[in-house]
Amino acid sequence: MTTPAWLRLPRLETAVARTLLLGWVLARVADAEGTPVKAYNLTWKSTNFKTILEWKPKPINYVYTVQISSALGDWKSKCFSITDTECDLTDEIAQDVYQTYLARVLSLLPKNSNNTGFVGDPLYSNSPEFTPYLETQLGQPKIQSFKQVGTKLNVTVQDTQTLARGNGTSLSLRDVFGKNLSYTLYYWRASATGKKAATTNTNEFLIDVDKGQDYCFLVQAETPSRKASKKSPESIIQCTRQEKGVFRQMFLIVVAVVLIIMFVIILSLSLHKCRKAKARQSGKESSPLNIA
Ligand SMILES: *[C@@H]1O[C@H](CO)[C@@H](O)[C@H](O)[C@H]1NC(C)=O
Ligand SMILES: *[C@@H]1O[C@H](CO)[C@@H](O)[C@H](O)[C@H]1NC(C)=O
Ligand SMILES: *[C@@H]1O[C@H](CO)[C@@H](O)[C@H](O)[C@H]1NC(C)=O
Ligand SMILES: *[C@@H]1O[C@H](CO)[C@@H](O)[C@H](O)[C@H]1NC(C)=O
Ligand SMILES: CC(=O)N[C@H]1CO[C@H](CO)[C@@H](O)[C@@H]1O
Repeated sequence: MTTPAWLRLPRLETAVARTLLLGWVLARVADAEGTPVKAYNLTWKSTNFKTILEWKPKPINYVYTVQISSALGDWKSKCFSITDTECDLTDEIAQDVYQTYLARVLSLLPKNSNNTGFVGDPLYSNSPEFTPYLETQLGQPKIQSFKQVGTKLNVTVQDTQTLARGNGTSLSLRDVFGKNLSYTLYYWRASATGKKAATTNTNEFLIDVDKGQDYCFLVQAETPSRKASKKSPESIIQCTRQEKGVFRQMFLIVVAVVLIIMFVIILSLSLHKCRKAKARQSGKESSPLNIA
C-alpha cells in the first residue's frame, strides 16, 4: 500500500524544516566558538625590564595563548587561554636580560586551548625579536637628594631597582648597565635661563655653583653604547632654596633695627630725665630768687 501523494508532501516539508533547523543550530554553535583570527601588530613594551607583549585584535569567542623562547630554548607557554591582548613576560626575560627572545601569539578555540603542540591547524603570529638589555626603555630617573653648601651643589640620583635578576637577587639599573649607564644633570640659576650640563657615570654630581644663588636642575639617564632607547625621559625639576641664609640676614636686620629703636628710646628717655632734673635744679636755684 503506497501513501497518497497528498499525504507525502507534508513529510517532505518536515524533513526540509528539520534540515534547516539543524543547519541553524550548527551555525549558532560555530558562532559561539568564533573563528580564531591571526594576531597582528605584535609589539614589545618594555621599561626598566618590565616587559609586556601587546597585539591586536580583541578576540571574539576565541582565546589567545602566548609562547616565548630564547634563541637556545624550547617554547614556554604563558598567559593561557586569555581574552586580553597583552601578556606580561617580565618573569621570562628577567632571568637573562642579555638573551634574545622570540614570542608568538596563538589564536585558539577554547576547547583546543591546551592543544599548543601544533597538532592540526595552528594559527599564530611571531613577534619581532627582543633583546631586553639592548631594547628596554630607561624609566624616568628620580633625584634622591641634593644639597648646596657654599659653592658646591651635590645631587644624588636614585639607583632604581629593576625586575631583572642575577644570582637570584634583583639588580639595579647600575648593576645591569655598569659604567655604560650615565646621568646628565641640566642646571641653571633660578633667576636666569642659561642651562649648563654635567655628565657622570656614577649616581652622584658635585658641581661648582655661585655662592648664595638658588639653582634648579633635572637629570636624564642615558646608555650611549646602545643603538636604540638611549635616553630616559627627564626627571622632575628640583630647586635649591637658600631660605636659611635669607632668614638669617632678615633676622640680623630686624635685631639691629630693634636695638637701634631701643637705644633711641633709652637715649631720649634719659635725656628727658636729665632735662627734668636740670630744670628742677635750676628751679631750686631760682626759687630763693623768686621768694626774694
Ligand atoms: C600597527 O601599529 C602601528 C603602530 O602602533 C600602527 O601605525 C599601524 O597602523 C598598526 N597596524 C594595524 C594593521 O593596525
Ligand atoms: C653628596 O651627598 C650624598 C648623599 O647625601 C653623600 O653620600 C655624598 O658623600 C655627598 N658627596 C660629597 C662629595 O659631599
Ligand atoms: C654572581 O655571583 C658570582 C659568584 O658569587 C659573582 O662572581 C658574580 O659577579 C655575580 N654576578 C652578579 C651579577 O652579581
Ligand atoms: C658596555 O658596552 C660595551 C659596548 O657595547 C660592552 O662591550 C660592555 O660589555 C658593556 N658593559 C656592561 C657592564 O654592560
Ligand atoms: C583548559 C585547560 O585545560 N587549561 C590548562 C592547560 O594547561 C595548563 C598548564 O599546562 C593548565 O594550567 C590549564 O589549566
